[in-house]
Amino acid sequence: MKLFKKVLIANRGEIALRILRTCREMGIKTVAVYSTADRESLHVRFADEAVCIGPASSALSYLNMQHIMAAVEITDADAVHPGYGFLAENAEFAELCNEYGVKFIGPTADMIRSMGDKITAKETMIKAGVPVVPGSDGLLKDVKHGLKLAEGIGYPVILKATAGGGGKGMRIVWKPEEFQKSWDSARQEAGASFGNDGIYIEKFIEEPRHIEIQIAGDQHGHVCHLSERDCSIQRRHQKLVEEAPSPFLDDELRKKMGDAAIKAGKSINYEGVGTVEFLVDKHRNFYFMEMNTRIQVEHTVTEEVIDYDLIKEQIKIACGFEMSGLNYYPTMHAIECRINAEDPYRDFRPSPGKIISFHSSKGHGVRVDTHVYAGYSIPPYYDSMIAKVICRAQTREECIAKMKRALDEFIIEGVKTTVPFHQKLMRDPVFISGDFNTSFIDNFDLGEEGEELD
Ligand code: MV4
Repeated sequence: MKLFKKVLIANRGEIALRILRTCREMGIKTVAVYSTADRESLHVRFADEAVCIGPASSALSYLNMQHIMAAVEITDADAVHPGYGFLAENAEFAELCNEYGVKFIGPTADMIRSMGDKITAKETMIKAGVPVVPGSDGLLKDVKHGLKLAEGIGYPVILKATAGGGGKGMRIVWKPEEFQKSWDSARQEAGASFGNDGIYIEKFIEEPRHIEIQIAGDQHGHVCHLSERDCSIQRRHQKLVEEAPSPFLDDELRKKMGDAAIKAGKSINYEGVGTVEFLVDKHRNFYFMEMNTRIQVEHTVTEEVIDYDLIKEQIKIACGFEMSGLNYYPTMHAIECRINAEDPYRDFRPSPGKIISFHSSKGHGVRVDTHVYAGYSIPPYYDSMIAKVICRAQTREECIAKMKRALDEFIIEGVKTTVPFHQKLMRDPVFISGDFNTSFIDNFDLGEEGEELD
C-alpha cells in the first residue's frame, strides 16, 4: 500500500490535532491551514507547514474552498482531510479536490449528495431494506396533502426539511388544528436555513433513543460495522455525552442494527468511515434517521472500546487499502463528555476568552483530546467545544466512577465550562440507571452553582 506523502488538514481545533497526530505516526507530512484568529493554535505549531487562509470569519477562511485549494497547490499536498463540520460533507468541495487531483479523505461527491438530501436518503434505505419511520414517500405537495397523510399515519407527526438535519426546519404536530401553522413555520425556516423549503412528514416517535452505528467501507466493496454509540444525551440537538456500548442494546439488537447499517453502506457502495443514525423506540424498533458521511466528534468513543484508530483507517481506505470486512464488537465501556466553553447555569451561553490556568485530568483509562492550554484565548467565532474527556473501563459502572474522578480533577480557569454539568450528570440516578432517552436533558436539574458534590 502506498501512503500519501502530505496531507492538508482543512480544519481547526482538537480534530486538526487529532488528524495531525495520526499522520505523524504514519510518517505522512502535514499541512495546517488557519484563520488569523487561530494564529496561536497548536495545530499550526505542530504541523510541518502552515498556511493562513483568511480572516477570523469561517465563511472567509475554513469554508473558503478557493483559499484552501490555493494552500493545496502551494504546499503540493496529495490529500485533504476535512475533519468534521466546515467542508466535511460538502459535495462540491469533494469534487473540487478531484479536479485538482488531490484525494479528498472521505466518500465521493455522489455519496455525500445521496445522503445530504434526506428524502433521497430515505428512498435509498427503503430500497436497501433498512427500516425507516412510516411517512410520506417524497415531498409534501401542499398543506392538504400533508393533512391527508397525517390522518393516515396518526398523530403526533413530525414535519422535516429534506435539506435539514440537526433539528432545523423540524416541527412536531400534535393535532390537525396545528398543522397549517407548523407547516408555514417549517417551510419558512427550511427556506431561510437551506435555500430549499421541501418538507416531508413522518410519524413522530416519542421519547426515542439516538443510537448510531459506526461503519467503514473500502474501495473494494467491503463494508463492516464497528458497533454503536448511544448519543441520547443531547440538548437542543447538540450532543453532550456519548457512550459505547449503549446500555439499551443487547447482542441481538446490536447485530440487527449492525446488519441494517451495513446494508445502508452497501446500497451506496460507501467508501470511508461513516455513521448511520437510528431512532430506537421503547419497544426496541429501530428506524433509519440519517447518515453522516464524515468522521464525527464522538468517533473517539468507538476507538476506545474496540482499540482502533479511526483516522488511520480513513487514511488507509483513501489510499486504497483493502479491509478484512469483519465487524468489531466492544470489549470495554467508554463514555465521552464534551467540555464546552459555555455557562451551563446561564442557558449554556458561550463563554469565550482567555484560559488562565488549565490542568487536564490524567491517569489510567482517561483520554483528553484538546487543542487548548493555559494562556490560550478561545476565539468567539467558532464552536465552543474546548476538550473531550473520554474514559474507558471494564464496566459502565467503573467507567462512570472514572469519569467522576476525571471531571473532579479538571482545572479550567478564566472561562465558564460545562464541567459542572457533567459532574452533576455523572451523579444522576437516571443517567446511572442507563434508562434515558433524547428528552432526558429537557428535565434535567443542574442544581445550584457552586454546590458541593459528594
Ligand atoms: C425524529 C424524532 C421523532 N420521530 N423523527 C432530531 C434531529 C433530526 N436529525 C431528527 N430528529 C428527530 N427526528 C421522528 N420521526 C425525534 C427527533 C429528535 C431527536 C433525535 C435524536 C436526538 C435528539 C432528538 C431531540 C429531539 C428530536
